[in-house]
Amino acid sequence: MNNDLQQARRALYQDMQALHLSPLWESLHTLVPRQPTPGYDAMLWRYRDILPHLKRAGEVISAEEAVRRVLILENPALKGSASITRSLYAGLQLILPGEIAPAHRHTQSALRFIVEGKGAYTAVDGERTMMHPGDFILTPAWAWHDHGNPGIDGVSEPVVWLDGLDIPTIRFFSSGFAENGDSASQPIARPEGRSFAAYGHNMVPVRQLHAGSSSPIFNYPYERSREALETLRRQEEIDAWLGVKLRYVNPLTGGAPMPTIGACMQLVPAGFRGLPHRSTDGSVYSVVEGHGVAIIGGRRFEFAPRDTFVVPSWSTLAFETSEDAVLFSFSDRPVLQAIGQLREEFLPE
Ligand code: GTQ
Repeated sequence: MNNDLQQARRALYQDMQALHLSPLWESLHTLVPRQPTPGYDAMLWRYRDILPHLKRAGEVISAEEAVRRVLILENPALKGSASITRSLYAGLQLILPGEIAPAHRHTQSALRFIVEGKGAYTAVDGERTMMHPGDFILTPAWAWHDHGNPGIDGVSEPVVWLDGLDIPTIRFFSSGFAENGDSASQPIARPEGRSFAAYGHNMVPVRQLHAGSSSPIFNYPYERSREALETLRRQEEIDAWLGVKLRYVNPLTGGAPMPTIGACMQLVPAGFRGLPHRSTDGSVYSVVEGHGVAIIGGRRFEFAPRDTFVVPSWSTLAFETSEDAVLFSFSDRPVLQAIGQLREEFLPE
């Protein structure tokens, strides 16, 4: 290109700036990439590295003062955004014996995946559920929720869980609202276990059907998920990419438990040498049981129980294990599905 033309273009861009105009042709290839360029990193957080910091947080601030005592798992490429992927937030929350994280509600949807400890509960819209490691708990958009750790069966110990929220998605849509409850613990309106009895057994009430866009089950107990995976691994051929993988469903729709967040539990058997797969939903994994390796975009991440890792959109993922591993994961899959943006590939090697 000759110099005059180059100068004329630069002058044009310069003069356009004052009018808040910019030339598409300079950025078209990045605006409309040939394939996803996630712009955030694959990353693994080791629980054993995090735990000392979480304990220190427990010494320097109470749950009451913090409202939520959480260490945010922030993607290194998305610094300052409190995001683990572009659409999702994740953090590890600690609640010590006797503490209460006060009642509030917000338009962000949240999940809790219990990592360690017992004796704590979450209350959602008038019903409490005790949390056990591996339980998958929902606090749907605009549902009142508070957490407490009164202990159970004479056991009184710190409880840690992984929070997954659609905070960046709601920020993107500028549709966030929140309010605080009148009391720290919300009044209890229904006995514990009511939701699971009504919706958790492949049956639903004939009358008084739950209304709303999220699942009426708000605790999917680990015991049940683990048992299902164990039975299937004994009875079925193991999927060469995924091992045995099940998706959590809203029993009223068969769809995802919440409109913006999907979740799965999978068993990757000992000695697995999995094939790579990729999909356009960026996923966050929490290791429940077992050691192994997640190969993300060709990089090897060794995982241990209670570790968290993130797999960016369209990055390949393959598993290798030395012992049985059980992995929980969540992603923005239902959003991608709803807007026709979900693609996945199961690669031959
Ligand atoms: O427990 O309600 O990690 O509102 C971030 C925001 C947890 C919660 C988080 C929240 C919560």
